[in-house]
Amino acid sequence: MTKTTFAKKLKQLQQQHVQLIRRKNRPQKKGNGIFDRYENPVLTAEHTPLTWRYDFDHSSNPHLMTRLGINCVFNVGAMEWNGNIVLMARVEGWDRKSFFAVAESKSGVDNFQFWDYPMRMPELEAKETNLYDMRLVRHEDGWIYGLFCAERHDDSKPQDLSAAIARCGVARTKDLVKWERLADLKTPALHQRNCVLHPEFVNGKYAFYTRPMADFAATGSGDGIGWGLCDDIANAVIKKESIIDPRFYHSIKEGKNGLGPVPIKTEKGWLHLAHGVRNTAAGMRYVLYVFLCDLKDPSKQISAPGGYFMAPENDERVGDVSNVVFANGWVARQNGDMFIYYGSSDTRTHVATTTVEKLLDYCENTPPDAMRSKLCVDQRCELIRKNLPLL
Ligand code: M1P
Repeated sequence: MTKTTFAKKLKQLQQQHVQLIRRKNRPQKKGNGIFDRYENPVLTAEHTPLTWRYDFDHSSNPHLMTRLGINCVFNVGAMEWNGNIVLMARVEGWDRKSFFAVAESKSGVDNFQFWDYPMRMPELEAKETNLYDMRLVRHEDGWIYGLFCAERHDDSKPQDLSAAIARCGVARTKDLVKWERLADLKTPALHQRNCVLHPEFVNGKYAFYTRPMADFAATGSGDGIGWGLCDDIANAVIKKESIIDPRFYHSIKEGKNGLGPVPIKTEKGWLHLAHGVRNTAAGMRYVLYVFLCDLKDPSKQISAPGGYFMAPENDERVGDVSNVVFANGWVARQNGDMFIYYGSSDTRTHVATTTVEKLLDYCENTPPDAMRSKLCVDQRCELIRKNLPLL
């Protein structure tokens, strides 16, 4: 490619990129009354800066090839940042390694722009192969914590190249740029993924939501979402975990479940978003569900609407790991507006909007899972009985 063509093509790429970043996003017309989905994903592989993917130097990249490709951008942590919303994205390269990067937007629904450089998380040891799914937590101790999965090969099974160990990595920062890596969380379980730090002290201690599992990913190898307290965040050890949100048979979380973002404090309780997984003939299906916990005792559930809150729809259903919605980031603005960020099929990131008021109504007035077909029909007939005279 001549230098002139190179310059022209590069300019085209840059223009297309700017167009994508500046694209307006609108709520989809058909809603469900609980939340609004949006027309476009907020982050995709194409949203990552061109400087991360191309070599702009004609002498070393005469064909203007992608040098370090990005495969997908999904499962983002989220928080408010100087009035804007920042997402801590899981960015995966063509080499299958995930890393973290911050993207920022004023509106929270469009125009997300990545900061110039991805985040450089200090390594605890060279064996750590893959980092992903960060929960951002603004703790009352004054730090911003990032909890994430730090995955490595399970060296006790040298013949099995897929054997892995999932640990909960812990790091903290004040500016989202410089991170202090703390010791990984230690719990009685071998595997920990989907851990979240509660934003307040509980009985003077740091409180963690955990997901103890005996296997790296297999359904049925854990009992549900756990809870435990610890004294020292720099060397967090949980000696005793109790299960606060168990799996149960023939439900949306029969196979496994895991907490999503940091809970939101409301006047009625701690609001939670989590994912539930069930096995199907076509593989695992990941959906999201919501529940509320007691303000004084955050380990106590006070309401749990039945069924899923969100399941993959339309284009969301297809991707690297199809039939998945997964969320580890949401933001509640001071005025009660809520932005829920969710990954679809381990490929891209979307937003859904609602309000704290609507979610509390959803929690308080949606019947719980009745557990049996007969009782589910009773529930529905009760609704119909109430509605018919109103027609
Ligand atoms: O592939 C679906 C999800 O699988 C894992 O979630 P869990 O630990 O609950 O099975 C994670 O790797 C998550 O990132 C991924 O979206």
